Amino acid sequence: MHATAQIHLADSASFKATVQANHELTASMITVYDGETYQITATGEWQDAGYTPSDADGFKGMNAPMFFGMLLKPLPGEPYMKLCGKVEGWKFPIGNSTMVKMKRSGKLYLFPNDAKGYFGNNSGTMEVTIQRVP
Ligand SMILES: [Ca+2]
Repeated sequence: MHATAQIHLADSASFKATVQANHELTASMITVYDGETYQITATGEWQDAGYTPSDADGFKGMNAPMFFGMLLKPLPGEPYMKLCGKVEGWKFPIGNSTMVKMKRSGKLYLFPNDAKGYFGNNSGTMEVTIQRVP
């Protein structure tokens, strides 16, 4: 496997990662540990296919294809295109801003909550700031 430099943030330190809407999973470069708290905020706009663009809170509303694809989303109960995070199989919603206490140790990945296999028609990016909360 290709080795990448991982970063563990000191208290109050922050790091910016860019998440592409058409990537199923983006490595943030940050390693987190179980029990640590992070403030994660996102700015930007992205879009699923020809639907209305949204911020990191995701797409409001639902049409028929979206309804039938719901269970293909990594987090089926969260809106389409909501920014989410993943650490060692544990997935959590982020949206525009959230404070999260990590429940796993490992590499932090970021992704838009879209149906598996349907990321290719997404466009746009989010600038995500990850800050460790003491
Ligand atoms: Ca899509």
